Amino acid sequence: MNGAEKLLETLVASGVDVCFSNPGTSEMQLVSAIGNNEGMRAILCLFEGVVSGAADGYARMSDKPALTLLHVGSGFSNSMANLHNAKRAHTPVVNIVGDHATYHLQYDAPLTSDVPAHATICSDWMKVSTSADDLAALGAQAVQASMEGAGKIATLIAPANHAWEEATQMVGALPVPVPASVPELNITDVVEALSSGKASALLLGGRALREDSLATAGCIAKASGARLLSETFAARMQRGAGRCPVERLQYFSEQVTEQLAGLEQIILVGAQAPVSFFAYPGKESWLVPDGCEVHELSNVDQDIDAALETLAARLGADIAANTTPPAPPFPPPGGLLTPIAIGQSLTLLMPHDSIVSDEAATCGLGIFPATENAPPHDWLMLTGGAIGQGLPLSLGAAVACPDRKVIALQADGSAMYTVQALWSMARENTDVTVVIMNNRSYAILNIELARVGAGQPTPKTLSMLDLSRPDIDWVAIAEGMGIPATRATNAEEFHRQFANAMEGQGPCLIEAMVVQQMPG
Ligand SMILES: Cc1ncc(C[n+]2csc(CCOP(=O)(O)OP(=O)(O)O)c2C)c(N)n1
Repeated sequence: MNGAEKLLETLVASGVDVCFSNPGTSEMQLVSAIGNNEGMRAILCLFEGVVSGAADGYARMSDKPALTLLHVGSGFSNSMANLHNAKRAHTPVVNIVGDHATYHLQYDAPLTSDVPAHATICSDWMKVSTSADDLAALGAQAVQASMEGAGKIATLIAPANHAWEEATQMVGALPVPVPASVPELNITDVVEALSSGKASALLLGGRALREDSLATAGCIAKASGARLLSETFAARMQRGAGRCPVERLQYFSEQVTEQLAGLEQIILVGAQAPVSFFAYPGKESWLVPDGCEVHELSNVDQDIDAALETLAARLGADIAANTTPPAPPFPPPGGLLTPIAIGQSLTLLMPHDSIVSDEAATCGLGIFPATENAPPHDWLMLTGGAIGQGLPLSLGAAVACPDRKVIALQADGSAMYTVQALWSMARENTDVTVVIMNNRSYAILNIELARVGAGQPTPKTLSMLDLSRPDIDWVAIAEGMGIPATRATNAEEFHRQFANAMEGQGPCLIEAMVVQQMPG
C-alpha cells in the first residue's frame, strides 16, 4: 500500500466516511486512494469555500468530522472564510492539504507556497507528514484532534511523495476525546450566584442549545427566576414547538443594550460574554451592562450537558421547563412577500425535524421570530460573519441527514460567494430547498453605512452596495446548474411553491422577490 491508501484506511477506521473535495495534481494519489476505498464517499465541490462550508454543515449535524481534500496553499486559502465560520461554530473538520513532493519544493515551481503558514491561520492542529508511514499515523491524530472539546479544525499537509511512497505500518483509530468536566468551583460559584436573588440570565451557546440541555437550562431558569438567552449566531439551535424557548440576543448593539438592561449577573454556558459585532464611533463594544457580574458555568469545550445537570440538581430545579406551543391554525399568508410572510409559510409547511440553514441576512431578522412556533427543527446560523456559508452549509447538512428536509434561507449577495454549491446539490440529489432572498442589495451595508456615520453617500458610494445593473436571474442560475427553480413575486405564489417543495424530494430553488421594511 502507498501512503495515500494507508491514510484512507486509517481515516475510514477512525469513522470518517465523507470527503468534500477539490483536488489538484499533488493530490492525485489521494484521489485514487479515495476512489478505491469503499468506505469513503467522495463529493466534488467546485470551489474550496464550498468544500469547507459543506464540511462544517455535515459536522454540525452529525457531530463527527468530514474530510476536506484541498490543493496546496492556494486551495487552502480559498477555503479559509468558511473554515473561519467552522472554527467559530466549534465544528470538527479534518483537512487534508496536498503539497509538492518534499524534494520539489526547492525548485520554487509556480504553485509553491508556504502551506503550513496558510494552514496555521485557521487550524487548531496542524502537522506536515515526514514519511508515508507518518502520513497515516497523522491521519488518526488529526481525527482525534478534530474531536477535542466541542470540535476543532485539524489540518494535515500531505507532500505528494508521502502519498505515493510505500507505507508498511499498521495504524488504528485513536480514542475519541471526552470533554473535560467543569471545575467544581464553577458550579458552587453559579449556585451561589443564582441563589442571590439578583436579576440573572443564563447566556447559552454551543451544546447548551441542543434540545436536552436546553430543557435542563429551562428547569434552572424556572427554579431560579433567571432569563434564558442565546448567543446571536449559534452553530445549531434546536427550537420550535415542544422545545424550551430561548431569547436570542439581537444583532445591533443598541438593541442588545436594551435587551440586557437591568441584569445584575450573566451566567455563561458555552457562550462568550456579549460584545458588539463591530465597533461604531461613540458606541460601546462591551455590551455587558455596567455593574453586571459575569460568571462562567462552562466554556464551549467543557461538558456542558453534565454541568447543567449538576447545577439543576444542586438548585433542586426539577420542575419541567415551559415549552413553545405549536402555532394555532392561521390562514396562509397573502399580499406582499415580506420576510414575515416567508416565516409564516415555513411555520405552516415545514416538516417536523427540518434543518434550516440561515444566511438570509437582513431577511433572517424577520423570518427567525416568525418561525418560533413551527414544528421542531434545527436552525444553523452564520457563526463567524464571513458570508458565503449558507449554501455549502445546507449541502453538508443534507449529506449528513439524508432523511430530513433542509431549507436554505439565503440572501442573494451572500449566495453569490459560493453559488457553486448548487451544482453539488444537483449532482448529489440532496433534499435542499433553497430560498433566495432577492432584494438586489447588500441591504445590511446600506444600514451600516448610516450607523457608522460615514457621511452623505454619493451615487458611487451606493453603487458599491447595490446588486442591480444587471439584475441577477436566480432561476436561470439554478437551472444552469441542474436545479429546478421558480420565482415568487407575492406571498401566495411563494406559499404555493414552497408547499410543492416541501411535498417533493430533491434539490429545488425558489427565487423570492422580497419586499423589506428595513430595521435600524
Ligand atoms: C467574506 C465576507 N466578505 C464580505 C463581508 C461584508 N459583508 C457583510 S454583509 C454583506 C452583504 C450582504 O448582502 P446580502 O447577502 O445580499 O444580504 P442583505 O444584507 O441584502 O440582507 C457583505 C458584503 C463579509 N461579512 N464576509
